Amino acid sequence: MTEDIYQNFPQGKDDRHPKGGICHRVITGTLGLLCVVLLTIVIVPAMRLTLCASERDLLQTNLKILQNNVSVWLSGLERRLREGWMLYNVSLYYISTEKGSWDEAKEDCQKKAAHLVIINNRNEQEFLANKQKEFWIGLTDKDKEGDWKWVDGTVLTTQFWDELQPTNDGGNEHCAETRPRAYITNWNDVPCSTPNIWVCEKSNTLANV
Ligand SMILES: [Ca+2]
Ligand SMILES: [Ca+2]
Ligand SMILES: [Ca+2]
Repeated sequence: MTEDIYQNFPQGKDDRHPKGGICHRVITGTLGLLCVVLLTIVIVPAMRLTLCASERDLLQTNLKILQNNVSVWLSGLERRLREGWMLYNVSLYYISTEKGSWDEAKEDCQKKAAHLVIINNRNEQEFLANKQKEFWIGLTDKDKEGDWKWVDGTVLTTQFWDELQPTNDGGNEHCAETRPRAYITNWNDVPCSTPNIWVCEKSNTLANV
């Protein structure tokens, strides 16, 4: 006779391994915990690595663009310096070798993708005054007597007129030039048709070199 060892247990479909048993819950809980651990130590770092890789690629692309721009800018700057342009602060300057009227000077600068020099501050004035030359600057009162404006249309604020200037002699002095002086205030107004050399200016940027 075989003894039914389960005879004292309640009879059911599978009463030896009840669904809600402790074992089942422990296994399920452990598996859940393992999933969380796996997610934490494997998947999240992997996602971070993917993000880092894409950020690294973007940085490398931007770095290449930057290196290329610097290279283009440097070669352009070298070419301008060979052509006779001078670099000072944020601008390039070109002193013409020929003479012409103020309008001819303005036109020549435009052909060079530049403009007749606009003197924005004392440092720039000192730099130009040290050249000790008589040349056109981009300042005129042609449109309205006494209303001096730069070639870009901005109103004159910081001024470096020579003593007693501007005089508007003969009612015909509407363009400004520099004079060779030992001091910084060296501007003078003269007739715009006066033959003079001139100074062109352009920004020392990638777009301009
Ligand atoms: Ca300037
Ligand atoms: Ca005038
Ligand atoms: Ca004058």
